[in-house]
Parts: sequence; C-alpha cells; structure tokens
Amino acid sequence: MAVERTLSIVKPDAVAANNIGEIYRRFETAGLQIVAARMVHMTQAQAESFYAVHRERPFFSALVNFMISGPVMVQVLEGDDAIRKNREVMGATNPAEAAAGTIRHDLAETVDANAAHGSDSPETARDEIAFFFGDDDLHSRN
Ligand code: RTP
Ligand code: MG
Repeated sequence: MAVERTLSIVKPDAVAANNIGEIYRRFETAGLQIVAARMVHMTQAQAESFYAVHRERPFFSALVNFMISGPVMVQVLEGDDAIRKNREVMGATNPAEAAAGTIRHDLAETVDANAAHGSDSPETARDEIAFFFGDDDLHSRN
C-alpha cells in the first residue's frame, strides 16, 4: 500500500476540551506518524481560504466562525493509506452518525464542532499541507 501524507486539524472544540493528546494517541495507534505539527489561531481570511471549496454552502460562515473561535492543532500524518485511514479514525462528519470508537463519535457533539478535519483526496492533501507547512517542516522517519 502506498505511503501517503494527509493534513489533519484538531479543531477548536477538541483543543478547548484538552483532547489534543487523546486524538494524537488515536492517530499513532492507527499506525499514522505525526511528521509535522503546529498550533495556529487562524484569521478569518485564512479560514475562508482554507475552506474555499465550501464557499457556496449554507454552512460556510458558521464553519469559518467556528474554525477561528480558538486555536487549532495542525499536523501532517504519514503512513500507509494515510488519507483514508485518518478519515476512518475520525468517523462520519456528523458525530450522530459516526461509528463508536471514532474521534467524532467519542469526542464531539455536533456537526459544526466535530473535533477534527482530514484531507479527503491526494490532491486536497497536497494543497492543504502546503497551506500550513513547507517541505523543510516535514520530518519523515521512513
Ligand atoms: P472536514 O473537511 O472538516 O474534515 O470534514 P468532512 O470532510 O467530513 O466534511 P465536509 O463536507 O468537508 O465539511 C466541512 C465541515 O463543515 C461542517 N459541516 N457542516 N451543517 C452542516 O450540514 C455541515 N456540513 C458540513 C462540518 O464541521 C464539516 O467538518
Ligand atoms: Mg472535508
């Protein structure tokens, strides 16, 4: 299976709930390595740019306002099938529909405050990693 990288964000609700370590543990248990990490409090312009793909969606302003409501932890996860594996560990977008044992089921309450973000394709992952990190920031151990 191909080694991939994906962009992960521990969202403001999970940072506020002191769940950074719990979420990192779940990534590592799933075989994903954290190869870059940074705490960021995004500006409105940054959040609007990061989520530009959702600009026309009805939830866009709520999403942006939530993402700038507090600091987030941004990390690059690396491993076999990392993009799919990360989304599996996160669970469904809506915590009410997420499977037991997933981050969103166990650590989130609402679709707006759903604890984690993960890239959804190789193209998105490349763009989202470059949004926050340069090549020199990535520390692969393979
Ligand atoms: P993410 O991008 O944050 O990893 O989440 P996702 O792929 O599972 O979901 P996506 O469709 O990309 O939506 C991005 C974020 O927007 C919020 N959302 N709210 N109220 C709604 O119906 C609704 N739909 C999406 C969620 O916080 C979602 O994570
Ligand atoms: Mg998404």
